[in-house]
Amino acid sequence: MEGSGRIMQGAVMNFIDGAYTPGTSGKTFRNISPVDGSLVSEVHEAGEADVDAAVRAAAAAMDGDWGRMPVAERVKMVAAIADGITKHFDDFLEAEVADTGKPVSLASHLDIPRGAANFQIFADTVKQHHDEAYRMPTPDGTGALNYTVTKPKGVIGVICPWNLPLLLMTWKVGPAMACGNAVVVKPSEETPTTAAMLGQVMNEVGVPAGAYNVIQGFGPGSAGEFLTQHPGVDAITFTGETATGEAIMRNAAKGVRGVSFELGGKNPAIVFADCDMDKAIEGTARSVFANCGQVCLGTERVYVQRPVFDEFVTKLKAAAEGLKCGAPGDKDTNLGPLISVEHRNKVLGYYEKAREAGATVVTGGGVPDMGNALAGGAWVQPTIWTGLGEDAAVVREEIFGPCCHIAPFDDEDEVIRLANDTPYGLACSIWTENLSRAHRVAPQVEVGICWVNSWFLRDLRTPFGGSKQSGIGREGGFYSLEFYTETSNVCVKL
Ligand code: NAD
Ligand code: 6OD
Repeated sequence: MEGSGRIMQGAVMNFIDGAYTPGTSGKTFRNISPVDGSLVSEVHEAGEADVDAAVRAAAAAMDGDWGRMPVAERVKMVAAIADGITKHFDDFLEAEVADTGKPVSLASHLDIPRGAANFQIFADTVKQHHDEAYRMPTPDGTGALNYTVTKPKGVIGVICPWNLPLLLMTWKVGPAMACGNAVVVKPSEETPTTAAMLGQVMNEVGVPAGAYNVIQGFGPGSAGEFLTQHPGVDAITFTGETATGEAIMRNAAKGVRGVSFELGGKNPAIVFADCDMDKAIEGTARSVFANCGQVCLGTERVYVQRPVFDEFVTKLKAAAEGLKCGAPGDKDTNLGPLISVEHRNKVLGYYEKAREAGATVVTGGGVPDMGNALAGGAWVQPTIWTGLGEDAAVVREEIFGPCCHIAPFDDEDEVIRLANDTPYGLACSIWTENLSRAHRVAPQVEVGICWVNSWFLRDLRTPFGGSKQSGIGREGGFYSLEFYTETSNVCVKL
């Protein structure tokens, strides 16, 4: 992708005020392939002055052409960004796969199409939005007219994780820009490229300079912290770990800035004896192992009703053992590596803890032999445990790897209690052919999203977010407008 900063310079850049820049810190960091440990690119880290420049550019865009652009023109431009991603589909795909190591088959069906859809859907949503009007009686009989005015919030700080980099970044940038805000994006240090490449698309479609900025770097003592501390940022939207959310919230408190958080999870799947077993196995295999278990919505706790427990364990084991780890471009590959060797060490630490706690290792538990060419990658075996109590670390803590614990249960009340016995509350999947049961159980599970006989089936107009320690706020469709706009009321005495 010519001009993306990545290809022209051979390194990943910051994108500030419509231009690629190495920034002023003089520092670079290495973007390492999780597939084989090779160097993907050098990345220019933004210093505090660069973050300041990005925030100032965003504020200037709000005062300039971007802030003044009529809504009809703006939503057309946001829809054109979707087309721009599609036009450069192969470049985005190549970059996302290089940064994450995920299979091409996954990124081409999920990450990149959703990256485009996130602009189209919010262009449509904002087009459909209308303000409200209320007539009210007054004691003198003349009455008054109230009407709402919806305005962008201003400069939005967008801090993103590495697991679905373009998808999760655009899920926030799409609505933020459709609502007329300017953004400063801090992609994960593990996956810096597609956010940078999007800068070129912004320029190609004519987005005014400063409306979209990208700063590269880490969290504490680096671009992430500089951004959340910057007083010119009006609101912060973040996806990542719950502990990081706590740190960001402390910074957001200064100046009483709003936050929208999508955080960690320890998601249950509930498999009733009256499920369609083939569907339950196919869906649970995806929810546990897709993206090598690095999906916030992924299942790490499976509760199976006792009469079908043994059958389910046997069949999920077969599904896990049927997965093929391999290079992202191989057409048979359906399991990539973890994001980094550092993350693999964390996941393997949990594999060890499960063994120490006396788990039965149904399958996996270690590192696959990938041969010499891929030996430097962050490969790990898909893993299933049974036999642990609910207090075991692997049953309580988010692992973010391709693994789950399966436990039996006897009745509805018991499984609802087990599912809810966690500080998290992001997602759940229920597998049953009894619709009354599904409708009875689903609302009782304390999560932001509960699927019945499916997983990760997304209508982007629906509210998305976590309850308890899995998040603050809801995004999606008109729910996103609540965070990305400020609504004021004008009251006119007639
Ligand atoms: P992370 O919290 O380590 O990092 C996320 C981002 O925050 C990165 O860009 C990082 O550089 C930045 N960051 C870290 N410390 C910071 C600080 N003090 N100030 C400002 N920025 C900081 O998360 P991760 O490891 O990239 O992603 C995995 C986690 O994200 C998992 O816990 C997963 O559940 C969660 N996640 C949640 C959702 C959701 O929708 N709820 C989606 C994806 C991932
Ligand atoms: O589909 C989405 O909009 C979304 N936010 C998915 C999150 C996945 C987490 O890894």
